[in-house]
Amino acid sequence: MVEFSGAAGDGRPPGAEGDVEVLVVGAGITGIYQCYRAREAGFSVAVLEAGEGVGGTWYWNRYPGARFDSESYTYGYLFSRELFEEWEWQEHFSAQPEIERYLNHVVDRFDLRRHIRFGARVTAAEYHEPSGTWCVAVDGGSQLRARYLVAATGVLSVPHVPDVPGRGGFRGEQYHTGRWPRTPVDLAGKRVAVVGTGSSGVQIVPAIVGEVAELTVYQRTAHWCTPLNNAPITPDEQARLRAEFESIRRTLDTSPHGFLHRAHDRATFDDDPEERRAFYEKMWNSPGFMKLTSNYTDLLFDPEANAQWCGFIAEKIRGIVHDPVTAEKLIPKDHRYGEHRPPFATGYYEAFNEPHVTLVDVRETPIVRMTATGIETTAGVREHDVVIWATGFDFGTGALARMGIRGRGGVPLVEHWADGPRTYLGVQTAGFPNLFFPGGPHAAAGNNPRYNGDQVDFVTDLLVYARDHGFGVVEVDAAAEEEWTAMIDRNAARPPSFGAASYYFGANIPGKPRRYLLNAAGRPKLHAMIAEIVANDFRPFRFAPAPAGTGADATA
Ligand code: N01
Repeated sequence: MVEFSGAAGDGRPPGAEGDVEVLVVGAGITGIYQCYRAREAGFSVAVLEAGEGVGGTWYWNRYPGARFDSESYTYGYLFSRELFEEWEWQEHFSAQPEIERYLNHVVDRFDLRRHIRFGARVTAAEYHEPSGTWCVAVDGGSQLRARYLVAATGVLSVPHVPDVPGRGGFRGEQYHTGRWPRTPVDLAGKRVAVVGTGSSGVQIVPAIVGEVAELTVYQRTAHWCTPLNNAPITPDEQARLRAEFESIRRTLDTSPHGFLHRAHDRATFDDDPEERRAFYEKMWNSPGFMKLTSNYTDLLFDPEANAQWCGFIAEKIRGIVHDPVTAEKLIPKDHRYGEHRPPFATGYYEAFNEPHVTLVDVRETPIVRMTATGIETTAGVREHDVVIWATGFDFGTGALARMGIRGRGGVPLVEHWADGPRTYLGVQTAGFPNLFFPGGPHAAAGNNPRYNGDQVDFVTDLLVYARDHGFGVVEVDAAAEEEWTAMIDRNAARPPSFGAASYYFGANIPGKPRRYLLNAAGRPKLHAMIAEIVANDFRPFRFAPAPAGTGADATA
């Protein structure tokens, strides 16, 4: 428990140096939008950001090759038509530097930077019952008090590095893709290892293959990687995008997972083998997630249908990769398409045709330990100058679990969530009044900013309602939380009940409870529920006035 210094004779929490109505943690896509919405709604607002710049996930994941795999213009903000029209994304799937530039542009354009404190990592956040406020401690010793605490800390913000024996004794350089340094990393002429072949691994491999002397890819699970099919956005396309702003927004708002792609209207075996092959070719050449969202309607429901698509991809891999043994290793054998989050990349399989690239299947020859100069598997030691961990994240709950959050009665959030997250709408949990976490567990299963934006809008409207009705304490009903969480778990178990072995269920982190961490119900369902809640005066949220004389209302 944090010792907040000072006296608390007036019912105010002790020792808080700054008061603010809405304190946002994290200046990523969700936190920036929450800052904007809260400020526009007339609240005093401050943002604490651990990094030295804005972007959150898109700040930390600056590894070579990092880019969107949702279309840029569907991932950026849609709250301002002017912003949409004035920012011309360079590519259909833009790369990290452009994404970071865009987010900086947004922050400056809407004058949000003055609300953000950089280099400020939250180490503890405790609910102070007598005042109905949150006391927040920041690394370095400062403390703030907030009426409302909004943790926009993201789902992919805590990197996972496996506990490989001897890792600390490795004398070369080590990096995690999710904590890539801002200063350039010189890989030229070096013997580089990439461990992990998820979305990050398949992006970094082709991006660095041309500069390194030797590249060893350590693969545990082969993934169904397909081409991203990226391209620059032409001037004609730019003009069309600008003209179609409203219809783009409408389509995204009614799409189950926040994409522009149209669903297909045929099932796999409606087509004969020749038609099917032509359709799969079309899918293979389609942009990004279209291979999932516009594929045959039974792709995720009929194992036979799924096997047909997987067979097509396997054939493609065999056609691209010259060495048949390597090609076979790159073809997943243990899961269907969609069971893990499918990665999209450019030139990933092609990289294995380079003479200086080696694939090590760590299921066949497991990693035993790291030596001072390399990685030892059961097949022997490979020497490396640099090891890149593309080994994923403590997904969903990782950041919230590390913020030292304590609610009513000093109950730690990690205790409340010992069996996995329990939430209502993915925005609040019972026993933690005035704490919200849009874009956290039980948020998106699709294009993240679209869902997260819905949640930010909802949280802001909820706070405005509370203020307009003279309330200062907002807490969701425990029974509603139970019902919502049961719905999440039920949906996760229903066909297509994919992902039990993936990070969707926390399966990548040793000891983490296996519980679905997303919301598979889709965005229209979320919209319908939100509309009903708003129409019912925000029930099942409970409201109470702020204890007298305890307003955290200074301007930040
Ligand atoms: O992480 P991952 P990621 N020994 O967890 C392997 C988003 N994203 O950073 O599958 C050896 O997917 C692990 O193996 P296995 C996107 O949502 C988006 O790549 O657990 N290997 C796996 O291969 C994505 O889904 C973009 O058997 C080990 C890999 O490491 C999410 O971020 C780009 C290991 C981790 O894959 C996470 O992607 C990048 C060990 N001990 C990321 N431990 C876009 O394009 C783990 N692995 C927008």
